[in-house]
Amino acid sequence: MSIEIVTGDITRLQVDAIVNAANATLLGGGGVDGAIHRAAGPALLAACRELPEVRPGVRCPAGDARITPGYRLHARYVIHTVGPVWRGGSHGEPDLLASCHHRSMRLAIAHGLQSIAFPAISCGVYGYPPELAAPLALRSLREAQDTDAPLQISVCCFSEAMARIWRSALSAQD
Ligand code: AR6
Repeated sequence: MSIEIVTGDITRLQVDAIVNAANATLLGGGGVDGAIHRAAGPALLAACRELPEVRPGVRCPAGDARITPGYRLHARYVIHTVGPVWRGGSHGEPDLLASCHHRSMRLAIAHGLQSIAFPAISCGVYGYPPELAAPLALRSLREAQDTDAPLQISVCCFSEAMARIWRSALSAQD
């Protein structure tokens, strides 16, 4: 199963798609979302604006995903997903985080992509404890993997400390 943990800035990766940990408006924000919009350029925001709202102010509900071109990024596509805000763990957070990974993978497979990179969705300002997020995210990625044409999956951690948590979750599942 090809999942690797890398450390660095996801906007620099040469993969078919990078996943954005966005918010429901899809109109940008801080963290990895801000970095992706800065690197992709203003056409990304324009493309997000074009996506239909499912309710006022919501283009992508938590647990769901949308795809746009990558514009100035190396990546051809950005898959925008919205993670859960951590509220103690008993408000559906695990199911929503799993769904982010499943739906992002499904979009990548539907577009015939061969490689994809995920950030540590919800593990920043949304407050999901990374020790809980990492094993759940990795299990979801394995479940969603295309067995006939497996995608090359990277999880891109911004710090070495975060990467250690993900590597140890990965090796516990091997
Ligand atoms: N490359 C890879 N990882 C990054 C990068 C980068 N360039 N920059 C930050 N990270 P966060 P969330 C890491 O807060 O918790 C936004 O404002 C970061 O260190 O970006 O899902 C959205 O608009 C952390 O480990 O996403 C939403 O409002 C991880 O990416 C909200 O934040 C996720 O942190 C989403 O919160």
